[in-house]
Amino acid sequence: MPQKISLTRYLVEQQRQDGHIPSQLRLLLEVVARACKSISQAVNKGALGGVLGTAGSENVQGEVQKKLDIIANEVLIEANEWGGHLAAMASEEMDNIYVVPNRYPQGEYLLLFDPLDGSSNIDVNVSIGTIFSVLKKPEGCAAVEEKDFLQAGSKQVAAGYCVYGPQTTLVLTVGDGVAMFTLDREQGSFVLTDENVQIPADTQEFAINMSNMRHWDEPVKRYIDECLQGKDGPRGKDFNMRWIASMVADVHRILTRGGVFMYPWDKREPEKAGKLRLMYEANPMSWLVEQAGGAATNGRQRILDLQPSKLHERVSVVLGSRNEVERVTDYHSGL
Ligand code: AHM
Ligand code: MG
Repeated sequence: MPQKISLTRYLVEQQRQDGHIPSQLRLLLEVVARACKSISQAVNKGALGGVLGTAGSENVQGEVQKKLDIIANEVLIEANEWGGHLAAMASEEMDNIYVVPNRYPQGEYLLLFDPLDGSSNIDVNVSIGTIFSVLKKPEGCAAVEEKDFLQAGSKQVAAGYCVYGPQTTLVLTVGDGVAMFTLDREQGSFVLTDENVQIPADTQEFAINMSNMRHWDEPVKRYIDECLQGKDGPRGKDFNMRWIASMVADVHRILTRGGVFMYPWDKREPEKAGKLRLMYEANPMSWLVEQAGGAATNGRQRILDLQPSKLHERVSVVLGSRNEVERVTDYHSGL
């Protein structure tokens, strides 16, 4: 029987090969994985653990916070603040950055996360997840400020997510392809279950919230309209649609069997570039998708090339199977 490879062993071996994971980064990833295990436990308890429902507060984006949004945020902060691997953290659920307190040693890395993505699914027992992105603290930076986080996605040194669904699966890249680890609850450890994940370049499956169709821009309407015409239309094939309302679960499906995911700008709030956040949702997911041979744009530019101007910046997102993402991007250029 083939030997099981734990996340710890995978990271140690990655560190040995070319030394491309420094030890602080390895520790950081292990700590994030441990925090995801705790979050998974809380998610699994559901009503029995009293974790469902709203917390009665709002985050900086004006969204109502669920109890699990806050629990997951606290778990990630508490797990990561004392190990000496981090200088500061930023989260969808915190207005400002969280600098590691003076009583702990400061490390070289910055961690960003959406502690519980797809919050509207929590109470209805549908897949949700945690998304994370790791950056290096800029050279010569003594006291970390928000501006030190404002680095393009191409500067990420690690990115991943953990999906809490029928299985709990951690998906990771350190810039050397994408690996997937399934939580073995009996052993309490993540076990490598897929490596060198590849997204097929073509697909017949799209994910978008169709109820917003009347608010979209012309290029997005054109793309979806052509898909809907199926084999009688210009695409000459039938398409299938999926929308889980949890980016983690939608991206997980795309990494597993291909597809295209879109949350485009729309006319409901024209001053916002989109719904999803650049730094802790779009950037880590875009890097994972690119590392698996897919593509990610905001309809015009590669997401990983965008220079963020603020921590909670929003962005329009088109990602997944390369040929479909290129088609949507071409439609935005008027091709
Ligand atoms: P959240 O981080 O507050 O959960 O919001 C992000 C989520 C994404 O996971 C998902 O793709 C999208 O919002 C769903 O939005 P909608 O409810 O408009 O379909
Ligand atoms: Mg989110």
